[in-house]
Amino acid sequence: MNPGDGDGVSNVYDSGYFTNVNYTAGLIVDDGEYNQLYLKNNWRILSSRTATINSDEHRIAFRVGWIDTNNNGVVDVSSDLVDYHFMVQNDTGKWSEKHGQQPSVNSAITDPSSFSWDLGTYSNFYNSATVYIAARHW
Ligand SMILES: [Ca+2]
Repeated sequence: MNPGDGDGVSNVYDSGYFTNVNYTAGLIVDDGEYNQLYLKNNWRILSSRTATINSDEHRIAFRVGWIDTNNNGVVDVSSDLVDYHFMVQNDTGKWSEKHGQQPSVNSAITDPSSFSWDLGTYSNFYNSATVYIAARHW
């Protein structure tokens, strides 16, 4: 599952998917409309990391990253280095992240906006703005 897959149609090749974090965050909010077995609809973009949430919401943080590997000035999903990444706020108020299939790491992050969002050896690869989202759940 990638952001935007909720409706069964991939958006990975959309313009801006890996370069316009607000665009892709909007797709995540839309994803909250699907799979009502596990999720409640009406996900929303938060104004800040500390914006108030309700008891049925969790804060998640989201960024995108792109390295123009083939140096042609445009995003080539199949040949450039592109990815997105999430953090989730734990019940302690701290944040944690998880890379792909690996276990959760860095489980005591205070402020995702000032944290280095690394991908392997690429320091702060996910270098977009940080968008905070309230994810609603049962
Ligand atoms: Ca390229």
